[in-house]
Amino acid sequence: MYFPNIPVIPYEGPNSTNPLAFKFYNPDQVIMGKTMKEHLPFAMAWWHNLCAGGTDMFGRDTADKSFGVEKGTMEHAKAKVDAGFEFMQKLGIEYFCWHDVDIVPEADDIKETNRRLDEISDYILEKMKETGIKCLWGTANMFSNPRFMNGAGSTNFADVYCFAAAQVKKALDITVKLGGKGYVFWGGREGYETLLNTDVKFEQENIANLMRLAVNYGRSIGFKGDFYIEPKPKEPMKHQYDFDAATAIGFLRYYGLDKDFKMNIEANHATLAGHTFQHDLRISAINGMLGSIDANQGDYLLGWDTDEFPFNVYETTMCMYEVLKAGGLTGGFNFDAKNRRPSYTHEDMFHAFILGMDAFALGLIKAAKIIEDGRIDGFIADRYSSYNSGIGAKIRSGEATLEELAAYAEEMGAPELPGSGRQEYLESIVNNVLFSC
Ligand code: XUL
Ligand code: CO
Repeated sequence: MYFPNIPVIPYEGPNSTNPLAFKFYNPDQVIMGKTMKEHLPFAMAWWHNLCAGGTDMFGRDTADKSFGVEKGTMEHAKAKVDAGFEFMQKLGIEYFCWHDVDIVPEADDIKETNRRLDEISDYILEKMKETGIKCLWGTANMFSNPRFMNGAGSTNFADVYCFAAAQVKKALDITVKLGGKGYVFWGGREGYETLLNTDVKFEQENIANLMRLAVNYGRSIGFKGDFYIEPKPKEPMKHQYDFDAATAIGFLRYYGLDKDFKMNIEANHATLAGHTFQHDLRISAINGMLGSIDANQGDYLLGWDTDEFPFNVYETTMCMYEVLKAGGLTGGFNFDAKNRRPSYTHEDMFHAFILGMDAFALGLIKAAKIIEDGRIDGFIADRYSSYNSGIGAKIRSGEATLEELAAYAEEMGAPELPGSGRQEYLESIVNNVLFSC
């Protein structure tokens, strides 16, 4: 046992003060016809939870993630599997997500790295069978190694492109072996620092080509899940090509990849792009591309990706409002989040997940209430009601000509004002729903 002092985390309800209990996440509670567990397929991010020790630009690890053995060894890779499954079981988390280099130490020779990936995935598969825990998605880390300083699909150097292709191929093999529901492309360094040295069109064509090759190969080995783009506007690059959902969706459509790809929307990435989390979820949903979510939150006072555990119930509520309206996710809620550096104990890892799972459970409960309450949906329907009949209906049907609309306007004279947006009233409804029992 890696976490001997931590019990299986029970649900104790909102009045509990037990730090190791859920206050809102009650897996079997039914909300709008489905259990919380069905609404909220939570996943553990291997990299943050089992690998990251809190190193930042100014200091080394504070948290011990050695799990009792020497780091960088296959023994350590296996200890992480054991610790990770114990962790997920204690929290009732059903899924995990991984990069190739999270699950094994990368060797100098890719053939050896791949052999290690085969060995560890056999071991993970055994644990999956024992516990019923599943793989949500896999991905290849094509941004940490210095060879990827100019990107992977977007690199200027064809040999690096081939290396990236080899990593994608192997990560797809392992995703299929583990029965993963999805495969993610986060374009870590797919972007540029300066246009003075960059051929944007050339780079974007190459990225699309790498994605097309991945789709063709994935389908040929029986991968039936979704490919995802995880948009992010910047960091580590000054400008990243997958800036936000709208940009990534336009890219996928232009290159004919939209049938195989959906979005994996990360809260902190959306806010870095100058949007709300809800905005990027809505843009994905109306395009039929809301696939999965990287569940975290950023700090509005900082301009970078802080990957905090979600705590802001307004944001989780509006997220769950979008998810409920979209009929759920094909993917899940992956906590791409890390403890703050001074929260360095193993117990803190549990507190973080309890916080995040409770914040989403509360968001789900409140979002369902907003929908059931009906005042907001009713207001929106009414706001557009001038399109239900007469000239409005003709506009919506696409039958009206520009001449006809102009003639209508001339006859009418000046239109009345379009009606109050009632923003403050609507915001008070949200507070009313959030803070009444
Ligand atoms: C980085 C990020 C990644 C992706 C997977 O900002 O979010 O961890 O989720 O590569
Ligand atoms: Co992410």
